[in-house]
Amino acid sequence: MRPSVMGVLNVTPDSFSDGGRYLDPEQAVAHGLELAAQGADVVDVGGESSRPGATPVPEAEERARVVPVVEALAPHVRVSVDTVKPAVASAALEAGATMLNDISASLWPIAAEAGAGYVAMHMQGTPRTMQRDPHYREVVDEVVEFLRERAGAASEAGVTEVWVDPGIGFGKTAAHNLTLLRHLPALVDLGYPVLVGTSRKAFLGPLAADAQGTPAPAGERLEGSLATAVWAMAAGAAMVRVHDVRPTVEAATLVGPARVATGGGQ
Ligand code: HH2
Repeated sequence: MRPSVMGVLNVTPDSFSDGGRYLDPEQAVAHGLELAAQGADVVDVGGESSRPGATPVPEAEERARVVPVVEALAPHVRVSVDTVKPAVASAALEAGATMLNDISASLWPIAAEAGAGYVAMHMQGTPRTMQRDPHYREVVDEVVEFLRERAGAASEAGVTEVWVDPGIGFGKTAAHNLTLLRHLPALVDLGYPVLVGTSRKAFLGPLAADAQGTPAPAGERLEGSLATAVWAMAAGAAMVRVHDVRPTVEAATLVGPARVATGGGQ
């Protein structure tokens, strides 16, 4: 079986890669259906950017962005909601989302109450400040211990589908991100399915710099996104969160049987 692919759908004006493209609900729904047609197993709908330095969105506005899109997509594909606001999470789960993608790793009671799947992601700080000076005593241990605790609390609260995510780029330097990828099996060993999101993220820019050393912009990071998605899947990630669904599904189809053959992953 291949690892799952979560397609990113940002209904925002300011997301770092697709901001402003799907703020119109009709365009957002059309793109979500397109992601599903390309093979996305889950479409992750978000109404507030979490890019470094992003400003928070008022609750009513985030809800108005997300709920109609969730409602329209839910009959066609599994939908997750990417939010840190309890009221938005509850409204989206009521509108048909069956997974709560929580970058604050604190909303599990809402997932438990709704009988939904739950993603606990690690972040150091908040989106506004997280990239100012990320530092760790030992990044892998700290991320693994944090997720052990949060995922354990979610399970104890009655969530039956708990995912953990190292939060690539969330209060982490490029070196932290690469170290976490290199040590992903330590996270897989926790026993929860692992989700990884590297797609188009800033740390990939310098790795794909041009001859003058100019980092690749967000729209030109497909190779790095695919390479790191394959790396994560081969190391045991059960799902990757990506903007470029079709090529990632193809990669997942290739990696899947290899993982079984080498005994990696769930
Ligand atoms: N990354 C982003 C947002 N949500 N959720 C999980 N579980 N894991 C991630 O790595 C993750 C996430 C950031 O990417 P994107 O949604 O494309 O951008 P923005 O936050 O600017 O909307």
